[in-house]
Amino acid sequence: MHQVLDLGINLLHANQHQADHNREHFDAWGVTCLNLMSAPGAGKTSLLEKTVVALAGSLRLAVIEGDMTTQLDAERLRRYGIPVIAINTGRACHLDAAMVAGGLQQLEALLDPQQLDLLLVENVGNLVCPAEFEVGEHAKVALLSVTEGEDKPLKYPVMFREADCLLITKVDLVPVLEVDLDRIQANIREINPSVPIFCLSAKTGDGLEPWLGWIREQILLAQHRRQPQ
Ligand SMILES: Nc1nc2c(ncn2[C@@H]2O[C@H](COP(=O)(O)OP(=O)(O)OP(=O)(O)O)[C@@H](O)[C@H]2O)c(=O)[nH]1
Ligand SMILES: [Mg+2]
Repeated sequence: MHQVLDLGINLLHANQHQADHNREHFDAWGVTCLNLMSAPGAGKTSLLEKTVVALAGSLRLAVIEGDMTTQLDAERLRRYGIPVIAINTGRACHLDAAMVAGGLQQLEALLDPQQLDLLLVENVGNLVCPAEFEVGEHAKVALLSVTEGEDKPLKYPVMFREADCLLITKVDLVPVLEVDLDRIQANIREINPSVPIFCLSAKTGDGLEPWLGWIREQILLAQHRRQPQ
């Protein structure tokens, strides 16, 4: 039992070391990195598509797509003419920092990363494991769609506790569902009282602007942190 525990702790420790190393690269390049996480199908890729369209005119961005086996999400995003690195995790249900380091090497072979402002990482669809494995991101973004049930923040607290930003997605579906948006928000607040929460729909575009504003704010914050004091 102790050995299993030790192995788990060592694994997380090694991952954290690599994640810190990745973040040093991001900071040296002047790139802000956001890690998007959610259960399968909550709308990560759909939101990234809308986000890329909205920001590509003013920011230089790239995407790392984490998927267990396919390139389907990567192909969806490549249609927008931005650099997209696909990482297949195989049997792993999350991206880890070493996988992202491999993705960064691929990115460097494509372009000079110092040309980028923003790197968006789509993690593997899973409401549990991705939250435990930092990849070097500056902020964690968790998505919860209105179809998943009000109780999910309470049942899967790690993701909601770790998140720096919480997106309640697919709000266009609220009128046809018996779902209580206020209850979802209250349950999120119980786990993470101060996290910013944005309600949005990638389908209709409702609520996208505050999310885009939050991204711009993260880029400014990261730039500020990098400035010599
Ligand atoms: N009604 C509605 N459907 C949406 C919205 N966003 C995504 N969807 C649908 O939800 C399904 C899953 O969306 P994806 O963007 O592929 O979700 P994902 O989180 O990237 O999925 P995985 O990568 O497999 O975890 C698709 O059928 C989308 O069309 C939304 O805002 N409103
Ligand atoms: Mg996806």
